[in-house]
Amino acid sequence: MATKPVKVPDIGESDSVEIIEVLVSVGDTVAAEQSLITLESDKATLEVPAPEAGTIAELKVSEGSTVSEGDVIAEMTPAESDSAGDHDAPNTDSENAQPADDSKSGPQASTDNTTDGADRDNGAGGGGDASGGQAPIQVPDIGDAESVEVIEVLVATGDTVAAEQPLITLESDKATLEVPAPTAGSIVAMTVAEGDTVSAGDVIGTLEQSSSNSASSSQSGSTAQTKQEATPSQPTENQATTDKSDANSAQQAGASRDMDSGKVKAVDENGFLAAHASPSVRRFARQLGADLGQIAGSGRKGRILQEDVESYVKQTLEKVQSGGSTGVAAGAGLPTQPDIDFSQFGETETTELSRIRKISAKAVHDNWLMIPHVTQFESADITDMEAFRQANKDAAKAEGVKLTPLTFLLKAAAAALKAFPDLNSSLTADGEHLVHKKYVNIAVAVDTPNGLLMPVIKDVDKKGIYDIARDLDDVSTRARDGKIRGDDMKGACFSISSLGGVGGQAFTPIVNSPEVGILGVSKHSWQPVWQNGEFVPRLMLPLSFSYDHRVIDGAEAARITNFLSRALGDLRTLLL
Ligand code: CAO
Repeated sequence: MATKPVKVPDIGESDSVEIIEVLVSVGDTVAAEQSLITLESDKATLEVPAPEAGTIAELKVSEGSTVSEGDVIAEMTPAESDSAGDHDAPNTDSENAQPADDSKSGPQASTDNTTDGADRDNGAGGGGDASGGQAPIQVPDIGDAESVEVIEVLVATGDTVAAEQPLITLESDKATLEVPAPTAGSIVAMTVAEGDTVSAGDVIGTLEQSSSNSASSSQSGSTAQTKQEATPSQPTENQATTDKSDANSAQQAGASRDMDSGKVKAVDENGFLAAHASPSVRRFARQLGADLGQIAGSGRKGRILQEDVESYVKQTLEKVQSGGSTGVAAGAGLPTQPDIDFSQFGETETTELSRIRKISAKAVHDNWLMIPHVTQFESADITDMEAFRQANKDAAKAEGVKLTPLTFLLKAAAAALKAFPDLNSSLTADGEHLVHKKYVNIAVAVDTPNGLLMPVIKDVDKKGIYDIARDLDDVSTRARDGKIRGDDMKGACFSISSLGGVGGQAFTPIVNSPEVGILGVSKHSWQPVWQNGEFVPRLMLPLSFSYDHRVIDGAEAARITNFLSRALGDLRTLLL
């Protein structure tokens, strides 16, 4: 079957426009009106649609090349069944290929002021007065200027707008396009409403131009008349693209699919509305990496609005935050662990992670991604505490109790959880409430041969130092011996990770969701501390308190570490 050329239609600005995206490949079956390429000039982003249903026989352009009105971008073989009596017949090759008749393109010439803007102030710029002032906003040359419906009014009286910001969206039977603000300013009035029809040159409102932009706007050609943000090429009802993601979404949206070729078939009689969005919304989605094909449109005829893209992105993030990530490969475009053949660099041996390590790896990864962490560092003067501990160590031992610094830290942390109720809380899944707990259970990080375990010591606030020490000894011994039960690791309000017995000066522990804080403890050391006009040796304990910044503010965090420092510095304060 003979092929037909697909030409760049009247785009209201026909000079060398760059192709930023080629949306189809040779062999693709396309629907009538389906976007084939995206063009972007300094004034507009627009898409060139297929004039009719068919198959792409040859592509004559690629990304980066430039085209003008009338240039042939592809050859396509019309779909046999569509060749006669095609309901899209009006939108034929000749119609798209031919720039609309010259009477229509007249306004285009008068509004294309990129290069000679100074001459063009007869348009919306209201004279392009460099000192600002009010100016009517006119519909620019839209390449097809006859009675196009206003489907959306995007601004209201009093709104401040940036130059080029879309003001209204128009939709004809062949295009969706936006009329942008000619310059920055504020909207004095909008004189059109949804459902009205407009043509090129019609006044749609009045803009109070901000004086600061006048100079630049006149220099750039009084963008007022011609900022043809969007395009006369976007199809109305069948705004589908054939990139892979859109093809997938088309399938999900129920679009008919050619099972043999796996490609989206020609126009779906039921009205295939996949990726029906205006150019600025498409660009917005592209900037965020959002797949338009996955987004349900809430606008007229299922058109995707900017709010739809925003709520889709929000929902996707929430999914990740609520544990949607899996192992090393989290969703939403997060990087995955690369698969590297290290044997190319030298000898290697691969061993499997222990079950505990696999579980804790996923947990720390999820928490790291989900929680906005901040770590507050502090040190506590534990000279007196350590003297007290040493003085009571043997007596404790006689009663079968191992009195370590961690025992006192648990007691101090329990007091902090009582003094700062938000520290003993969890965020609800919707992120809008805090659940405050009336009990005080604290998890302790225990280093075991198989990996990290977090057994929980219950009701720390109600127990004395000896009981806490016994519980700590019990759970840490069972954790190391592999005898810990699932129940022993549930219900924590807060965690402590002590590396004091190992070493180091500070670290940034990861909060264990749904807890909102974790105290890291490093190795104490003797430090010269300035007291009463002289340096005295004091035993200083480094504290690293990580917290969920959604729940705890920085000042609160500093108050919490001050509290801990004071409590450990003078254990008597815990009695208050
Ligand atoms: N500074 C200096 N010495 C300290 C100290 C500190 N902050 N904390 C403990 N020590 C000392 C103890 O006093 C003890 O010495 P003595 O026997 O002379 O009293 C010695 O270090 C060993 O203590 P311990 O480890 O037996 O007991 P603990 O209560 O301090 O800790 C436990 C118990 C289970 C927390 C610990 O054994 C452990 O597993 N720590 C590792 C935690 C971990 O891996 N955290 C990282 C998690 S994130 O990957």
